[in-house]
Amino acid sequence: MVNYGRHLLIEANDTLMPAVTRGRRLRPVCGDHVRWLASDNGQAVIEEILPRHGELLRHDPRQGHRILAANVDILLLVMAIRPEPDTALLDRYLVAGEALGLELHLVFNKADLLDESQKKYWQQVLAPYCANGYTLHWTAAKRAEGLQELLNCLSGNCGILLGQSGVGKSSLIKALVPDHAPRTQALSQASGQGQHTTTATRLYRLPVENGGSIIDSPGVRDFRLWNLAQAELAQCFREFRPLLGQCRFSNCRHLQEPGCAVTAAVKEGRVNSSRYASYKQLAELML
Ligand SMILES: Nc1nc2c(ncn2[C@@H]2O[C@H](COP(=O)(O)OP(=O)(O)OP(=O)(O)O)[C@@H](O)[C@H]2O)c(=O)[nH]1
Ligand SMILES: [Mg+2]
Ligand SMILES: [Zn+2]
Repeated sequence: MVNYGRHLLIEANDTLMPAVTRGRRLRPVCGDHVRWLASDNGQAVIEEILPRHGELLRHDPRQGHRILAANVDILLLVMAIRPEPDTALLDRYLVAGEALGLELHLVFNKADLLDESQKKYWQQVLAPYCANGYTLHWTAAKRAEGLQELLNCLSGNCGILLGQSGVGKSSLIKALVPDHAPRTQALSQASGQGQHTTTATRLYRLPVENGGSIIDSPGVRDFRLWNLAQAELAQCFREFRPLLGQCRFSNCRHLQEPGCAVTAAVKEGRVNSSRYASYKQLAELML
């Protein structure tokens, strides 16, 4: 299932077909597998959405929770020197990914714009993430650099690119998907938009072993959490895990409680303070 704005597209036998749903209650999203029938006018009629193995939710101020994509295996969290990386947003993406049990990768794009001292600086900022086991990829979509690494991790998987507007998600797709360029041109001409800001979520097939696909999504400033209990939130911060259970109180929220193993680790520099600040911000939202 390939979702293009309000119009639906499905992929069947390597071709894309416009589609409609049978009935208004069916709400297919990008990444869905569907059962469909051909209609007389060449459109596919979606009859059924097959069971999903995961849903990625996004908070929409008008519509509440909206499903952004289904059946995703890997989140690729994209950042770049411009717009300036927002580690609080990165932490919210990571928490969402951890809660869903997804594989998580960090992508620092526009590496061509970094001088040596800037690269060192960002390596330092992101070191706690690497120490937590998140893979960090340096890419330059414009120069087609660092792409093989991304293709390797996407082999046999479905990945989604998430990150602020302008970090280069669509440019990465363009560089990763060989026959992509003509299609974008056609689409942007049709929509008549001056800017190429992505407004729809769309899946592309990748030229990798075992098959693989990647989803481009519109840039988001926020990525809310849903239905996550406080105890689960702490679990979503990987570096907290060995500390949980060592606090004086078994129901410790790791905020102001005495004898807290997490805040002690922050004071001693064993847990990064910016990561803890993200935890605190999210935990306080849940109170
Ligand atoms: N120098 C440099 N510029 C890049 C690179 N990748 C993307 N850009 C530029 O960054 C701008 C934004 O790129 P997009 O790919 O549209 O960004 P996006 O993340 O898809 O943005 P939204 O669709 O709004 O979420 C464009 O002007 C690109 O040419 C890169 O590797 N190096
Ligand atoms: Mg885009
Ligand atoms: Zn605690």
